[in-house]
Amino acid sequence: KHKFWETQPVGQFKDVGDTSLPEGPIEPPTPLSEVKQEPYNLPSPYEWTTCDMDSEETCNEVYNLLKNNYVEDDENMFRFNYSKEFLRWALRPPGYYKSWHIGVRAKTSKKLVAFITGVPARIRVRDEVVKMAEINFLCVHKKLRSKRLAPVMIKEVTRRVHLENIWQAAYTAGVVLPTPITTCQYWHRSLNPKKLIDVGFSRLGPRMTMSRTIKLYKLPDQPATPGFRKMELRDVPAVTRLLRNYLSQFVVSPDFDENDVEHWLLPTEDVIDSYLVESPKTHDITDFCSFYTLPSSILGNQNYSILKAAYSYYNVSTKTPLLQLMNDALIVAKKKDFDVFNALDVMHNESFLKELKFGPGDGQLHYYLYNYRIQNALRTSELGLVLL
Ligand code: NHW
Ligand code: EN5
Repeated sequence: KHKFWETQPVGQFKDVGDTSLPEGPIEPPTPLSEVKQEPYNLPSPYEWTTCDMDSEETCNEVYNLLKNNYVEDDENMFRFNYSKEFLRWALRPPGYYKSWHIGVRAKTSKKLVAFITGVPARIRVRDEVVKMAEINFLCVHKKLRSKRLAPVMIKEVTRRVHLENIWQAAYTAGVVLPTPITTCQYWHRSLNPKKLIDVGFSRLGPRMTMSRTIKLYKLPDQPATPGFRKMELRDVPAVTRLLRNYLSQFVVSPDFDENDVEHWLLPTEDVIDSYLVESPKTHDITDFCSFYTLPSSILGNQNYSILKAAYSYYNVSTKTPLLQLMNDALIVAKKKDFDVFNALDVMHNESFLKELKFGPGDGQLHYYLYNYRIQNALRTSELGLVLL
């Protein structure tokens, strides 16, 4: 069934439940001298290119490939539309390798037809911190699908990760592959219910009118928590401490240091928003919430072309109840004109989803590790990792 994935060091379906297999790397690293020195062969009309995301022109090409060919929902009504600024942020974290931003071009026209990326990350699995690549933005142009290009791209990114002496990876997908460490549910909180219904993102509930629905999702104009404010550069040390302490309770999470927090959590307009609660009395930073901006193109609607979505990222509550903190996140997201606030059922999110009027979506997100076995599938609440 999985001609490619059967050949890879990932948990295989036949091994599910086999307790004799140990946790940890599936295969050991090979000496760097034994890593293939030349790129894998592509079908002859195509060639490899390393994408320089500093270049406005290359960034534009990547943006357009993804805008037209990246992930859609199961009814092809919406397609992710990552912005250029977002792509630059996602692909240039501390210690990134340009060689992991891999494109495929048509030799004759030089048109960009496929893409895959990795960025380095330290991921903690129980009490081991493992250097990994986070793989994302795998995309093959719609006209070149089902030609087995994806396995070649995955092997090539694997080779380039190995050249940096890194032997594990983490990735997510909407499709089932061998073998998820956990499967998360998407939840959606309407902020602009009229538009969501007009574009087919959501439906009017049974026995609900439009005006009752608008009233149901109404939010206050201002956050309720005293000391709730935008995160600033000076907050990086305190936020790092808060987040490291919080994430340590999950089975799998990133091992963020101050540089990572500055990159991944310091607010960047239209990319990442972060808020915290500074105690008005002690000036301690006690709580934190964040969300990233990922619009989707609305395919074939007369009135609207973009759905503005916020995605819950990392949230930490020590003093403010998580429910109240996330209600404040909804309030600021609404003020910033987001149409919907999305979240996965990871970490402690289940404690606020229903009460804050999130509803389950029709999409799931499967989490995977490459070359690292985990004994049993995790509960979603044991997962402390959000990928973009
Ligand atoms: S998930 C988003 C993936 N992208 C999209 O869904 C965009 C729209 N679709 C496409 O562009 C986030 C194509 O359909 C793609 C497949 C390119 C998806 N992950 O070329 P063929 C990520 O970016 C397997 C992994 O003929 P295609 C994470 C499939 O099972 N494998 O298909 C990426 C089959 O193998 P099998 C996937 O439709 C993680 C083979 O590809 C997959 O023209 C990558 C068929 O290839 C997916 N999302 O192109 C893995 N979708 O064994 C990283 C399909 O079943 C691993 N396939 O026969 C770690 C590497 C680094 C290790 C470092 C130590
Ligand atoms: C790697 N970083 O299916 C990501 N989205 O539910 C790659 N559904 O938006 C993998 N189909 O349920 C991504 N509205 C996998 C996800 C791909 C995109 C996807 C789903 C997630 C989604 C929406 C729209 C469905 C349109 C028809 C959905 C219902 C919302 C409703 C609001 C009111 C309360 C009940 C729920």
